[in-house]
Amino acid sequence: MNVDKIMNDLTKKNPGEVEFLQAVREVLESIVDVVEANPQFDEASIIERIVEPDRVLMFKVPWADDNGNIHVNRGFRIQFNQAIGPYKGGLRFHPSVNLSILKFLGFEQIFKNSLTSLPMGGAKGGSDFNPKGKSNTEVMRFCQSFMMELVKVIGPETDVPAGDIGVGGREIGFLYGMYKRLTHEHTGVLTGKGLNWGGSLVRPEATGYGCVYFAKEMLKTRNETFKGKTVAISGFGNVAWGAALKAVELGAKVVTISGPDGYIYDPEGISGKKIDYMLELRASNQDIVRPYSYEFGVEFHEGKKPWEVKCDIALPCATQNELDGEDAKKLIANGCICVCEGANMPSTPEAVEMFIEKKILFAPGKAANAGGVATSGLEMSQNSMKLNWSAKEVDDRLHEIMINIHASCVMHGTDASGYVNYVKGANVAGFLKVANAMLDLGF
Ligand code: NDP
Ligand code: 2IT
Repeated sequence: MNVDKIMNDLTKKNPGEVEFLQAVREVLESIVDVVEANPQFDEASIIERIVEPDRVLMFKVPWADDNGNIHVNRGFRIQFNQAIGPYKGGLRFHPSVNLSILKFLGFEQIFKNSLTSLPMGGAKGGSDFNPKGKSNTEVMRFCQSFMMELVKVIGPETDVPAGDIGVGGREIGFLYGMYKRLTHEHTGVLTGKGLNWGGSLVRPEATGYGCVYFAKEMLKTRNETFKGKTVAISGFGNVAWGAALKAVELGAKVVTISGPDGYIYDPEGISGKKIDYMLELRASNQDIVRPYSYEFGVEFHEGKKPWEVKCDIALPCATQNELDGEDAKKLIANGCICVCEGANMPSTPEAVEMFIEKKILFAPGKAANAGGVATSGLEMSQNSMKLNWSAKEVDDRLHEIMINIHASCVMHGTDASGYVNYVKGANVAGFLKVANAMLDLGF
């Protein structure tokens, strides 16, 4: 398999789609051996087929603000691959959203969903709408207008969206409400729903919990645990929150959280009441990081990233390409032993290369943050059965899924020296299942 040739062709076809091309290259580079050992994939042009989305929907989303002014945003749904199940993946509302970012996320989702062992294909969607600073009624009108178009392509057995950056319980509620009005159906068409209207216990915490469960498995391979470890976390959204809760529960000290404008360092540790305080701010749509520094008297490091802090474990939980080569150097120099990605593709290729070269424990998002979508899958199961599982039942299943994903990475990613390359392991394990299904189905 000639990765450079495939990438050249793909670059010509998708000019300027930097994030999408970055995500594809990473996967292709790690599956070269497996593709060469299985000529049936090349013979059937599986690579050329897997990098092309099944369908890309782009639509206009007009909405009125509280003053009666009309705005127009752009909506998307990328239905990337349905070989192993209905399309499944989140919706992102953020001003930076564009086709490249959603295609990278949709492509990653194929392999992530495959790793969960649940029957889910890969998709992603969203809009360049910014929910920040908008009133509830503005967000509601936007979501309703967005669903007017999205309803045409989703369904509980065809495509099941969920949340991502900027899309949490409130947005899912408004989207689902409109879906129900339009279809007269009460089905599990969206996940991340509220508990009173079809949601699953533990879904809000699931991505962060799953990330920590995965890191726990990695640490175990070196006879280490979270107990007494110092943890640096970026972001303070849905994923960072769950990761902080679970890391603290396992006896670690979380010393940072961050926003796009900087981070706070709390040497005493962020836990208990401090986490509750941040949740209150989040619920009322306020900034979290800077107010935290005033409330608890710690320094806000303006324009800086948390990776300069001395830590044993780093959990990047904010956004793509937020941890670059310089950051990786600092983490390694400060003795960090484990980097486990809660966000999607937060480490740049240069950073990933350094982590692997130094043989530290490094897990890519598509393995480490799969607990979110896995629990979405569990929400779909509960919706289909019209039954609700207890928090313990969902959490136990989530934990087991993360242990199994870790085992798949070890199986496919261990090199001759015994080092586990989790990037390779995750990509190979995720790819094999989908590629074989594509062959079987003639996709
Ligand atoms: P949220 O919207 O809940 O939170 C995003 C957080 O990241 C916010 O605290 C935001 O701060 C912060 N942030 C945004 N940009 C930057 C930046 N450049 N530097 C530092 N912080 C930043 O999103 P999620 O927690 O849901 O998503 C976070 C990541 O996890 C994304 O990569 C997402 O794709 C991924 N993910 C999410 C899953 C889920 O179930 N929600 C599942 C798997 C992966 P602010 O609000 O101030 O902008
Ligand atoms: O990136 C992700 O895996 C998510 N945003 C969650 C997707 C989902 O369908 O739960």
